[in-house]
Amino acid sequence: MGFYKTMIAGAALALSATAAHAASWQMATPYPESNFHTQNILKFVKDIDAATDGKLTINVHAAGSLIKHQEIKNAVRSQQVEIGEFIISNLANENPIFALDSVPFVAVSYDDSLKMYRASKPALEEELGRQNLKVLFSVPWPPQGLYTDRPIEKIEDLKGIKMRAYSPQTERLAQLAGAVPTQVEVPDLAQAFTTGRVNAMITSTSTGVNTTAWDYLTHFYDVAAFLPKNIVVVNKRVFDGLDESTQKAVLDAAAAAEKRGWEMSEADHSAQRKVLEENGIKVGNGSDALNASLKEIGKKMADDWGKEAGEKGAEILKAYQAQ
Ligand code: PCA
Repeated sequence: MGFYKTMIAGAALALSATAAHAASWQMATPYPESNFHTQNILKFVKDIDAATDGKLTINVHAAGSLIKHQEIKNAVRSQQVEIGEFIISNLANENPIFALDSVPFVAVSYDDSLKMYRASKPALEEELGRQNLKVLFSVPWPPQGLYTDRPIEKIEDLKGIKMRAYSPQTERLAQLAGAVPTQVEVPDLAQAFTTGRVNAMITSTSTGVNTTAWDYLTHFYDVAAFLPKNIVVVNKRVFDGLDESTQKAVLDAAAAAEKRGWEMSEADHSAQRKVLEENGIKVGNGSDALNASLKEIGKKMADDWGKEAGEKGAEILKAYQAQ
């Protein structure tokens, strides 16, 4: 081989070596770009880009634009996308561990939610690990409250109301409150309200603002029933295929994202509560009668969860209470 040919071959080899190590992942998330979860994810992606000198880039497809929320977990499993985010309670019918953070009134503060997360993390990792998914981080939504298009004084006022649900627990809660639940994902909320398919919902101040709740609804009762968590998972085989320093960059960025996300969630709750008020939503904590009835529903759901989750569930609750 002549000198120039060797040079060219050498350069091509160097190029392909870089190409082999550079990776580009697709990431599917269900919520809009304006949401704090997505903003946190965009920062996570930026941190990885910086730490790896662009060797690992992640393209975020928000608002269910690439994969619909219900499909995201399986899309990561089957490596249709490398990484994705979903709400844990979406999987509640698979295993009770996925329902725990959405049992009303078990953990209603950020402190208690963090304790619950710590107690349940090994089981979450184990169950998702079985499905070829590696947990990167998990961040809670602000406390879940009740939005309606009319004043609600007592639980009976919810009778027959069409209530939007996003998980088996929110569906059950609506049923036990005498309402009629309908499953609607966030990107479809505006249409569901406009067409009258629903006239109430249980969600956070964040999602209320992201979906301009004041266009359809009049009241927000900040009953703080539970703090459901999102989780970000990566396909295990894809992660294992990264070199050690890239793996470390991902894990470091994930740890930072988890810490930042919990802080963002809490700050978002109070900021967005004000935005709801500024836009004319009547914000309050709900009457004593309403709260008492909701707590009764929570008690029933907690009992049901305990039965379903059996010994393993009892152990997790014990670990939660012991902190
Ligand atoms: N927003 C998401 C999940 C919980 C929340 O606060 C939703 O409404 O679907």
